[in-house]
Amino acid sequence: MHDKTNIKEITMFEYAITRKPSKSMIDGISEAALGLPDYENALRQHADYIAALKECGLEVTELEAVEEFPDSCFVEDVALMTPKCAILTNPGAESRRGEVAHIEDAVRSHYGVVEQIVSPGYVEAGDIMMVGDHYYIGLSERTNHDGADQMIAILEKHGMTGSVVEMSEMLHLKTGLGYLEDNNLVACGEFLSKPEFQKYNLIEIDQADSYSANSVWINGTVLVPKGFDSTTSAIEKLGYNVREVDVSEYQKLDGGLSCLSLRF
Ligand code: CIR
Repeated sequence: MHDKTNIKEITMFEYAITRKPSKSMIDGISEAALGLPDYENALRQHADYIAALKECGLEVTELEAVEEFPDSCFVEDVALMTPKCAILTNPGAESRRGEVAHIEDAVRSHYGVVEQIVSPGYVEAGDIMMVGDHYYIGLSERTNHDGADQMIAILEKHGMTGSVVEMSEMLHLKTGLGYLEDNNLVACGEFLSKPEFQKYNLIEIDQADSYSANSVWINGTVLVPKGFDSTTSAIEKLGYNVREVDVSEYQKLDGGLSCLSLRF
């Protein structure tokens, strides 16, 4: 059971949950205009993503595909896993709301305390970035004020804190931000000038490479999407071990590296 009593400054992850992409993924929500994903290649990339999680020391629960929900491989959006409790979300995208029921058993198998965001509050956890015991919550088209307020109340009930981040340019908060621990924050676009992020060591990502701002720290290694050499070298220069992962088929659906797993 995942119920750590001491929140450390750096949370080491032990587990991940992923979901195999469905053949219906070609019907997933997308504004990327990069064409339809190739399912066979998406499966190969998913297998390599899982291999990368395992290389970082995680025990991975691999859930079966759910054809009814084209975006269901993007499990990050349907739950927030904290060291104290798990919170099932209520996605702002109506077509994704039913994904929550499909993740619930896997979440409950790891957590004794499971909370839930309810309508008219909406949250997709791609909008939530953890920094120690504080959680930044982006107010996007998928996460509204009511949902963020519910989330903050739940976090505070369990001894953590949350704050909202106004945003207007990106799908999710973590579309343009990735916290790498040790005060290092990868950021691009509108997030570079936000007052609340100025206390971090900002690693600026050019607009052309914005997809790689969604890089993921796991136990000292940073997963970076393949094909963004300047991001890889900037992160390596900070002393991290980098593992590149090709997720180009998911980029076609606006999905980044972090969206493909819950890590806790
Ligand atoms: C969606 O639009 O909901 C999916 N096609 C992509 C979700 C990406 N998730 C994330 O950034 N956390």
